[in-house]
Amino acid sequence: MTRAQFAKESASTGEWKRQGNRFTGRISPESASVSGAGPDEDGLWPVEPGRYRLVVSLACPWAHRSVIVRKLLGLEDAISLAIVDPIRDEQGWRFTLDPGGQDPVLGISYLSEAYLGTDPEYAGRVTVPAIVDTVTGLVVTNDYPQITLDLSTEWKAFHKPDAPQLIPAERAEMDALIADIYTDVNNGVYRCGFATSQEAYEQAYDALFARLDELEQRLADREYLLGDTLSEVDIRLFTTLVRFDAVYHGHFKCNRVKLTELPNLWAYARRLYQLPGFGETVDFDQIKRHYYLTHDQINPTGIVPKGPDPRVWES
Ligand SMILES: N[C@@H](CCC(=O)N[C@@H](CS)C(=O)NCC(=O)O)C(=O)O
Repeated sequence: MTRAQFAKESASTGEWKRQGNRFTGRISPESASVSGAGPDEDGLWPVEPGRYRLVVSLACPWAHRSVIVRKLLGLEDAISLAIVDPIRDEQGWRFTLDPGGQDPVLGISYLSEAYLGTDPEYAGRVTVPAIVDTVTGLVVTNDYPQITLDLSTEWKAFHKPDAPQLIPAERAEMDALIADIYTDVNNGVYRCGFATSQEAYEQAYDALFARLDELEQRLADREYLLGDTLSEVDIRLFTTLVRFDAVYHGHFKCNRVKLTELPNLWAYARRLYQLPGFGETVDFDQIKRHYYLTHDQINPTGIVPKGPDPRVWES
């Protein structure tokens, strides 16, 4: 028996190394394909409102980003949403929240059906978020960082009139922050939780809290990470922060302090939570049940903690 939650992604040093994203198709107005057709020679699918389905788990921080961005940009009518059960069984993500246990649009019971229908040899983890083409049933992309960027840049024609500009014209500062936050915070909590050696865990823990300390300082005199304006990087940080005390602090042993003990980050996270698109897309029940009931190497009893009280987010 292995002690690793995901043995294929655990290095001999005990470090957790996340798998790459298998499907990297993009939907773009630059596509040379006509409506209804597949990708062009460059792998670009045509932009078509109503054609693509975004498959998410409300528990998943990577998927949660895309739920928030889709809502902020007003893309709900252009790209439909499928929500999987927060608990996977041995066949993975299931559509058991839908009548008859099938996604009503894709007609499948498991997300793995779309993955294997696209690549019968696929042997990695079947992950959310994924965008699936409703015409062919093929997975266009599970490339979560690109998915949200493309909702901003490639779907502009379908944004609501007052949609925020989530990607600044000058991107260097945001991209550098995104990279640091990904390594130390977004993925850092997983590197703590899935480490299988003391050393790997402590390295991830130290990097995580050093970065949170830095962000705490950064937010001393600004409303958002880049200053006065909400941007993509705020959404990326938010989806980790909102899960921090509920799951990462206990389940992933990220427990130097709780989010509520970092005053600037806590005020910032609550400020975001109370904006349209943020708090309304947070489901603490699904978040807690997913983490505590899915990682049975980490939480073999499957006990889901009662706390913390989510009402603190409303204050
Ligand atoms: N696509 C990325 C990130 C997305 C991701 O990890 N999603 C999680 C949920 S938060 C998932 O779908 N996990 C499925 C599994 O572990 O089998 C990956 O391959 O690691």
